[in-house]
Amino acid sequence: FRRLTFPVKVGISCLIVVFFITWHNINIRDNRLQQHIPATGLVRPPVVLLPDPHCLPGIYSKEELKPHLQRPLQDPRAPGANGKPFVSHRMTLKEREEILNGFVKNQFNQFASDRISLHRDLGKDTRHPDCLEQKFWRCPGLPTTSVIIVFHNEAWSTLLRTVYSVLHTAPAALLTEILLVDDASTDDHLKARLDKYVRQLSIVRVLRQRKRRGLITARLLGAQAAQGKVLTFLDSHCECFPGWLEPLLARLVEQPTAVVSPQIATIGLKDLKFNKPVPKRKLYQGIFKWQLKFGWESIPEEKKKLRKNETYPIRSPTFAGGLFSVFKSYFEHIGTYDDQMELWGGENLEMSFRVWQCGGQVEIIPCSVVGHIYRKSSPHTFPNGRFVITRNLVRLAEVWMDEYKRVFYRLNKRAAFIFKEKLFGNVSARHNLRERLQCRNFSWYLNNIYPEIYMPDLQPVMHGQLENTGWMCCMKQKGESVQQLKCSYEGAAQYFEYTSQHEVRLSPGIELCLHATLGRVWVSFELCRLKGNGKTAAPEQVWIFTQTNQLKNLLTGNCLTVSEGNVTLTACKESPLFSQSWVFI
Ligand code: UD2
Ligand code: MN
Repeated sequence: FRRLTFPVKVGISCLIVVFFITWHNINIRDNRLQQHIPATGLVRPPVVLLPDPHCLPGIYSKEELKPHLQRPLQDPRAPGANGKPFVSHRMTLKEREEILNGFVKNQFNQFASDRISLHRDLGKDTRHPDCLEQKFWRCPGLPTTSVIIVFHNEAWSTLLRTVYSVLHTAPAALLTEILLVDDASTDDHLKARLDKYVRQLSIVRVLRQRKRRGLITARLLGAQAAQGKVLTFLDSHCECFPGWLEPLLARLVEQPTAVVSPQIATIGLKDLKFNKPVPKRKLYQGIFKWQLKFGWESIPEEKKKLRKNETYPIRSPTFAGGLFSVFKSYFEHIGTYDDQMELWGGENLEMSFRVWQCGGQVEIIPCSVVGHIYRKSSPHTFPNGRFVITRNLVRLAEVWMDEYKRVFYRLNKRAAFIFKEKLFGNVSARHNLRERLQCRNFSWYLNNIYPEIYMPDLQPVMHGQLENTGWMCCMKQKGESVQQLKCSYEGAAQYFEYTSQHEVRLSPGIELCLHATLGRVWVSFELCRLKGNGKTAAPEQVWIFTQTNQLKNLLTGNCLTVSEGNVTLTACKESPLFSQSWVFI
């Protein structure tokens, strides 16, 4: 080395230093990746994250993650300060009228919202200690994001509070812009003032969808215009809890094929109280019911065990759909949204099934907390409402659910009609997408991603109303008990399926089975004991349909009988079978 000339020595030394820095960075990344749950399923990452050669090793400092806008000082006694509920004083008649109008317009208390600061603080960071200790590495670094908020006639105060809460919490270095996409609001105030108002906020822009087409196409408009690497969608009545953005972006860096949602905290629709995270709360995953309704369910024990600490993601079968982050390039790769879906509804399940079936993952990141005002019903007008929403659901069932779509059609007469009459539009582009991405089938999704699901019979042996041929009356579920009544169709309470496992199930969305108890004459409805694929039913819920049309219970050996106006369980008679003879009609 001594014999080399000075410039060569400097060159070699530089090379060694560069080598060590690169090695160090790769090591950090590898260690972090190893800590995480391995991804199951097909992973074809379309996003290649090239490590930034200029990034410094180590973790981001507080200064580097400084929010875009500093929150003005708060008066802790101000209405709703620190996320506290709005307390109303004695109201004048006029104020009462204002409250009522606010509810009619928004289905939440606009009166309260209008009196709470647009900049309100949410107080102390109450997340789990693991979240507070989480570090974010400079290499390969967190990506930038565009925040996209679609709205239709949103109240000024909730919309602007959503915008400010992003500006007050998202690190300036990571926040490219906020795009407000107006889905053809008719509210004059919004139309006249919003553009001008947000101009002072420099990184906020308003885009407009001329005709009301709904949140799905509005989000697509925003996604197309977005300049950030990551798209972050929010509803127009949200508030972000401190530190919400970094955990979402950090997870995307680790797993670029993930679609990540924050933990959604509720903001009270009457008093706008922000329900802060509590460290020891129950964890939930997003699920779906066979009527294609979204829901929450506490996560199964085995899944809990896979998470070593609170910073780990929760792999979720579905997501609520309003609040999430995804790489823009992955969003495009995986087929954005079905742009033929209209207005509202269904796009969240469509995206959940698609992402899982086509090799990605849907996750909830508990360290990221965003509040949302959940309301009981929608304040928006829906021209041809129910039809449009059901049509969206039929589109997703047709594309992603294979033979399982029939379960949905059995439960939803309108959907069955839309399917039969082919009123759901053309889905060939979506079928092509499924083909192109070589996505897995729905049965794989159920078995691997949501094995806890209540599994209905794909083709029940018999279904319909259960009629006692002797008394010409039909069985009906009433709460936990069983009634009999004339055979006039009364919807779900009178629709039964006789499964291949010999259960008499109420419509599969309700998950109740006809149940016998030893020593009791009364039959009841209880949760079906059979869950998951390939398991057998419990004898108290097994009913053998005999050749003489009796329904004989396996546990008690007794038969379903109509006696004195009730449905009971009595000893099986050989003949006559008058009160023990049943048929599905
Ligand atoms: C839930 C989701 C929402 C979406 C929807 C099903 C959460 C928190 N929210 O909505 O993101 O997945 O279920 O489609 O997960 N909007 C329009 N045009 C319309 C109707 C609504 O722009 O025609 C906007 C609306 O202003 C709001 C967003 O879309 O910002 C969601 O609508 P919502 O808040 O009325 O319904 P929500 O929260 O039940
Ligand atoms: Mn909402």
